Amino acid sequence: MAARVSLYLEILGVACLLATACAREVNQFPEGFLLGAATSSYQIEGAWNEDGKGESIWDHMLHEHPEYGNNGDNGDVACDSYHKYAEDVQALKELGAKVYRFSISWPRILPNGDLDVINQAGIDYYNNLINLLLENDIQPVVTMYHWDLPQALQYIGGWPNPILADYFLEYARVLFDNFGDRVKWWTTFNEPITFVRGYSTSGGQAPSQKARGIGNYLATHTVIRAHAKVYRLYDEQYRSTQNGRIGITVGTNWYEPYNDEEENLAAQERILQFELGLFANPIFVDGDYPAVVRERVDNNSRAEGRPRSRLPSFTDEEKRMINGSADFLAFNSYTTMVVRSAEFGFSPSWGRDTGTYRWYNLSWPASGATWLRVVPWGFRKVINWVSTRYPNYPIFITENGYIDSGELDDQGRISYYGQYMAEMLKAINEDGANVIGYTAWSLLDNLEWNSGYEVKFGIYHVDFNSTERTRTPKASASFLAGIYRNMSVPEEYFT
Ligand code: PNW
Repeated sequence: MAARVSLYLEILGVACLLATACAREVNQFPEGFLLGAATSSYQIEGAWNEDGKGESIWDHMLHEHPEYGNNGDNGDVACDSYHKYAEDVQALKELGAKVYRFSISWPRILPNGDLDVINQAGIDYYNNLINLLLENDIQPVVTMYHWDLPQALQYIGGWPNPILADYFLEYARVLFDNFGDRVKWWTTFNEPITFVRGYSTSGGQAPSQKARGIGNYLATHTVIRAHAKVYRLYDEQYRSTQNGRIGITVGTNWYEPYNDEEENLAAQERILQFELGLFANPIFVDGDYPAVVRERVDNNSRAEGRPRSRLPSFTDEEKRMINGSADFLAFNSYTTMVVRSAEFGFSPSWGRDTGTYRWYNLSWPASGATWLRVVPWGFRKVINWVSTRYPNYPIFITENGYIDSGELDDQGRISYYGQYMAEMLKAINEDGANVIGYTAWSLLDNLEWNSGYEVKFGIYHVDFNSTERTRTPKASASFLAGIYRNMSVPEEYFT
């Protein structure tokens, strides 16, 4: 095997004269690479109405509509991390994590969404967590918004209302003022392509508002403006004293074309632009939506007899504000699907606008869920797509992980992480992708949104039948701890 690894180096011969990547073997992480694990507030904290926390759209939806969840599961208690965060930090320490990616619950800080009430108990909670992380040499990577909007802001329409960008800006200022002295890694939003669906479909994402093909684009438009405003605020008022970095977490599957016919290759490009480029192109390329997205939504809107496009337009001033509004690109990816060209789906809808039909190749290895096929080579391809489309930005992989039914000896998860991290390392060391960090999803078994507690992503088991919510490391936790300690992935995953 060692021979195999040095062969890679020889093949790279010429490039090695130029690239520092070649100073290490393909299975080694670059020096300073940030390895860790990820969670989000609603999925782990519980304490949904304690110490002054306001209601979020997920609290509201799963209380009003338990049928949108699984077996009535909701985040009322979850992993009880609001009380047990010290155990989470202990788990991270055992893991040898250098970073912990978690999110701040907006309604725990601002119960009504605005500056009317600033909840000191919520600020104390995150201060305690951040301080304990730093005492253990773990750097916080903080998501400002992982889907738990204050319900009070949903009453005024939520993200489709453009004023939300200003409410988000005011919330961000509270975060910088209270935590920015110690938090050096910020991302504004987690996977907006997923949460804007809350304005196009019912029964899934909160707030379950079915304005299909309309609400999702209005929400998209506000979210991009909100992100850019927060970036500019940081630049103008905080960067010089706080010296942090700020980005946005975007996500996509990889899409493999059904065959290499021209129309299916074009469909592959379209779906990636609709799923990832919708957010990434304005921020990381030129301040505006991808041309193919603009053209298709405009054309469909016209064909539907509408007086305006369902996708709003940015002003020139907004484009300037949005263009380049990030220090790094945070990226989530789990799996690969197949895509072909088709006019498919409800009219109007995002799906129809994409002009694609997408499916799971059931011959690819399964995890504990149909949607999550184990396709490690797709991970390398999607990392390379991101790194060539948005070449000026370091990439931080903020989510990647595997579903099973909760066994402690989780060999399927070990195999997934081994293979996916090996493909990521090939992208870094052989293809030259500038990936700077990786946080595994997830530190803990937690509330998998509409799928409840049945779906398990954790490298730590959580006993949801016990009020203690006891954390127990799975086999994958010690597997990752070995990788994190050695800063390398075992060579057997490179065969
Ligand atoms: C992410 N897809 O969502 C979220 O950020 C996490 O909160 C969540 O628990 C995790 O992935 C696992 O599902 C996803 O369409 C949404 O492939 C959509 C997809 C993947 C992940």
